[in-house]
Amino acid sequence: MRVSIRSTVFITAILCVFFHSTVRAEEGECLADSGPCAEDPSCPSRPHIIRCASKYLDKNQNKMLEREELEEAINSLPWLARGVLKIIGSVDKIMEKCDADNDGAIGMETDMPATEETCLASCFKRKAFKSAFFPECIE
Ligand SMILES: [Ca+2]
Repeated sequence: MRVSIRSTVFITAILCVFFHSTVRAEEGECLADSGPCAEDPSCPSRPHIIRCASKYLDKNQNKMLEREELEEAINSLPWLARGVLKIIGSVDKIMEKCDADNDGAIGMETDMPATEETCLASCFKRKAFKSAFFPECIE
């Protein structure tokens, strides 16, 4: 009897230590909530998508995603990957939802923060967008 109580306590103690150290390790590794390590693969964040789009799609690096850059990105997708357009919409739709000031370019630091409710607003759309255009992105 005594032995089993003691081993129960022992196992509980081990579990506690294990649980606590796991939690601590996770907190320690992911202090910033916007860094790549905090990204949930099933739900990429908008800041992550913006960083990746700036790196992979903004060819002239002016922090704007021009309509032409978006068209070029879509045209360079393999045929099968163009199914993403069914999820995120045509270029017209994307511009309508993401280009807040309607100047024909999606400003990464202007239009994107202003269109949180309409542009790539769901996990599902962001995941589709990421896997079509920059699946390897870890920005
Ligand atoms: Ca650009």
